[in-house]
Amino acid sequence: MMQQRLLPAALVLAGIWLVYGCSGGETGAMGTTGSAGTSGTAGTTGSAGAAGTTGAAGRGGTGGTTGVGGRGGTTGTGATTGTGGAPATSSLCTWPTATSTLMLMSTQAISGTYDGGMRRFVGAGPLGTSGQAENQDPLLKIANGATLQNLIIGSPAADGIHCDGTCTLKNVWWEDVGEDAATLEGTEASQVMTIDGGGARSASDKVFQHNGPGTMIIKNFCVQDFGKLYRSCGNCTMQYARHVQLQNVMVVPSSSSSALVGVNTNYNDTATFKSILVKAATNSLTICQRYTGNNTGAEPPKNGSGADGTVCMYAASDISWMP
Ligand code: ADA
Ligand code: CA
Ligand code: CA
Repeated sequence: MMQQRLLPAALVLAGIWLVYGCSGGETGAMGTTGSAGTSGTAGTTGSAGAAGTTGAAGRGGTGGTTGVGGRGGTTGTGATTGTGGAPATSSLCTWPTATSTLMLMSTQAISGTYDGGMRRFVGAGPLGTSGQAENQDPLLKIANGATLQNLIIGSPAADGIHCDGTCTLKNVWWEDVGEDAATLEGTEASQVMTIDGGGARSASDKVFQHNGPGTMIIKNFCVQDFGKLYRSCGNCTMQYARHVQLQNVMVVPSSSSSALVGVNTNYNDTATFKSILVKAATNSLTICQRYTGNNTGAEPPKNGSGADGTVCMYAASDISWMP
């Protein structure tokens, strides 16, 4: 039996939070920190060991799970692999447990810093949509300069999260991606959307969609069962040079995964990859798919894939395969 009530004033960030506590869940108390062991930020990636030196270990999140170890040195000639840090590992895919579930009836605006206390947010009413319709609204709309952290997006997730510009999504987990998980709308080439820690799974199509200009950084992240982790919009009315940087990402593809990243060559996109671990047979997933983008809405054609030194930038050693 679902009990309907407005949240206490402490939860009102901007505008009215139209939320319902789901049965057996929400207590109404505003968590300032996550539950023990769930809300630590992922450790920063250790620097790669040069010539066999030890990679520095990642730093653990405060009060949370141990940080992800840094990538050990692997490229030195005649040297041994660094022992201080581990490469990206499946421990990045340790999914958190929600403290409670909240249902959002309308898009909520986030500015400043909002800590979700590892609550699960799901859409309801007009936001209670899943599937691939392109006209769905996001659950959360993040203002330029804002940070969202320690939160789970459950299902239905509608169009997930939209960032209006520079934003940080820290330790955010999408349990069942809706049309997509998060989109950088943005207005300026200098804007950066940083996804640090967390993970996303069950994305029929894209996880992160980049529609505005600027840069998306995806680090210390887990992606499982997806179409693409990232796509620079192939056919938006406004096209820009877009940039994506992946670092320390655990990738678990499914048979319907089409590529890790999709970028447009004709708008001077760039994609860089460091410490990527793919749980699949060697070269069984396209790492970087290149397209000729357009601004007409047409389906963009593919024009090549793999590292090319200008658009898709990585060395073979940046990608590890774990069959
Ligand atoms: C753009 C793009 C669509 C869709 C959409 C989205 O509008 O042209 O194909 O990907 O972005 O999901 O954000
Ligand atoms: Ca889409
Ligand atoms: Ca979308």
